[in-house]
Amino acid sequence: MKNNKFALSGGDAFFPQALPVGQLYFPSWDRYKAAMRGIFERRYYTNQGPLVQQLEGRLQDYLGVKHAICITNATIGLMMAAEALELSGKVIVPSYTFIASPQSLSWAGIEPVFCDVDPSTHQIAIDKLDSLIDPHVSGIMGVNLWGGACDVLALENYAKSKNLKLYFDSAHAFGCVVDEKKIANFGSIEVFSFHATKVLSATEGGCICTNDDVLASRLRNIRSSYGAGKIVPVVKTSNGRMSEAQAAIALMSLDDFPDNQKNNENLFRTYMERLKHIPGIKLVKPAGVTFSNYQYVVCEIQKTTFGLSRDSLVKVLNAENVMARRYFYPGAHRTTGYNDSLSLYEYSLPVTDYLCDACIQLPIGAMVDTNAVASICKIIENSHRNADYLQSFLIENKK
Ligand code: T4K
Repeated sequence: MKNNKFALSGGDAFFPQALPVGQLYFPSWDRYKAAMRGIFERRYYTNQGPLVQQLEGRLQDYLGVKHAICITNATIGLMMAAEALELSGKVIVPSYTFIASPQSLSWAGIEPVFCDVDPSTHQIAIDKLDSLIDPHVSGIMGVNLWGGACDVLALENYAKSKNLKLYFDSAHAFGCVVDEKKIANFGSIEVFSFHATKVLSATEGGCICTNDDVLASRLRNIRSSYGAGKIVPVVKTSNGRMSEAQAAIALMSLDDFPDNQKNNENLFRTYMERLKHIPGIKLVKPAGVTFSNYQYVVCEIQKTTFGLSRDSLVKVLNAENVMARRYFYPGAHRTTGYNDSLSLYEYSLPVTDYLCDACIQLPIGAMVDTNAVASICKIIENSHRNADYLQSFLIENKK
């Protein structure tokens, strides 16, 4: 969008380089080199090396949790959690999440039972749980979304009253605080992602947190014999180890977390300020936390008021090199793996279906600054003002 011409209709893209949606933390080359030199000097790449051990200690201190067990990514962490918790039959999980949440259950031979989410917070709808419970349900997986949290305390009480196991996919929630307690300390287990797009990055990676010694021993033995600590019998083992190179990046990312969090918060507030006057776009604020990592910017597009659908706005922004995307899309219950049970959920997850059609994720993190955010908001405002023109352009050109 240069000289008032949208890139979609032949103008030049506003941004010369693509602005991605994730955190994408890169330490300085000198720091990276020094960390890698240490690994070369020690001649030790992986298998619970000194950097992984250091990272586990620092995470435990930072999160105030008894056990932080580093892993190669959160997907395998969720699979390990299902095994360690000895879940069986069915587990309730929101459908409005990344596909790894329910897929980790499928890998463990457990049927996911999809729950709807709360329309204002996007977190699991606790008032819908009763209708999903049957004698085969053995647990609940809460998903802490968007740098916010489910109502974790209410979920703990609920799970206790129904004698169900409770654990959390906290891939989005590193550093977030509920009632002066860091996320990591709720339910039996919490799993974080340290993927490159997350606020704490190991490039790929994650950690599993628990305050339960027995579960921690089981998890360490499931992860691998390296770092297993006390040997306890487990039926399934895996390779969920984190490498030294992953841990080296994560340690630098942890050092820089306060700065990155502040930067994200500042960018988020800029979005809030600049988007609040534009009709039909609602920025979702992190729910249920007193401190957020602000690692995601997610907005609902109300098509009739904004003038364009979410999908059309994604096309307009992508042409300007703003790599906004649909998030999450489709709902997990509409993905190939769960086709067989779609009839159960076709009409029972109205909020999830609405959000999958309405939500857009916008860039935040290390690759954007406040000027870029202000320009993205300007493009969105211009898209609203020129919605009729853009819509007919998209139709005529079958885009
Ligand atoms: N639970 C939840 C709720 C999750 O959101 C996730 C993962 C998980 C569990 C599982 O965690 P992990 O097993 O991944 O640890 C991304 C991430 O791979 C994934 O971590 C994340 N959530 C998911 C929602 O998004 P992709 O495949 O859609 O990312 P991608 O490649 O499209 O990257 C996003 C943008 O960043 C693109 O514009 C490209 C750009 N990019 C990406 C990378 C990796 C770069 O410019 N450089 C890079 O190095 O999944």
